[in-house]
Amino acid sequence: MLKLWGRANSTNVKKALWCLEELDVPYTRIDAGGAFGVVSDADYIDKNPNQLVPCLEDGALVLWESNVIVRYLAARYGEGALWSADPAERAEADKWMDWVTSSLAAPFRTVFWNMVRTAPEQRDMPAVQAAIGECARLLAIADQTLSKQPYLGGASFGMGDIPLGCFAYAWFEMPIERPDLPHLRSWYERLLERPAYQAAVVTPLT
Ligand SMILES: N[C@@H](CCC(=O)N[C@@H](CS)C(=O)NCC(=O)O)C(=O)O
Repeated sequence: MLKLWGRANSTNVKKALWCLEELDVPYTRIDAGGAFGVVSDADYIDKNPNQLVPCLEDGALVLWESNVIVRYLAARYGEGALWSADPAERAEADKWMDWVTSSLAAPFRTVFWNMVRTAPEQRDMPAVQAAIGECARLLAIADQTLSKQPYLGGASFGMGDIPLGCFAYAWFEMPIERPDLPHLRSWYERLLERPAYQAAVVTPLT
């Protein structure tokens, strides 16, 4: 059976979990990271020398990097569902997946760590305000795409929606002022209707 290592409140773990739930593949999840420790145990370091979560085991295959795990699961178990056989369609999904990691993740982390993981009196609010502005600028790009199509990869839900979908939950849940991005909001509301999203992503942030 597939084994997923990682605490359920990690945004990166949620990507893999959501994918597993969408695909209805049997798996077990083992708590690791944060207060659970485990990531610095020698056995875990053998699997993931980065000492980070998530980490996926599928038989002899051991994978880390959440987007890679999503791509692998989609390719292995999700052809026609999360994975498109058409290289151009797949590239559209890949584009959004990489964009989340390379552009959105850094400013998002500043907002998330301060607003979710830090006591109010210790928050760096000027940094939070600047990072919210940068997130808003970036999310407006997704909003513009979603004004023309229902999902990031095109007409149907796919792996391209998974990374941003995980960030979107935290974005809409955090106690912050958000700009009005109506297409992003409607896409998020469509995601909320998915049982797999509810099971894997709509869970406590802390
Ligand atoms: N680029 C990596 C980043 C993984 C990462 O930063 N994971 C965080 C949780 S979101 C982590 O393991 N933090 C240390 C811990 O939880 O102990 C990925 O996408 O998988």
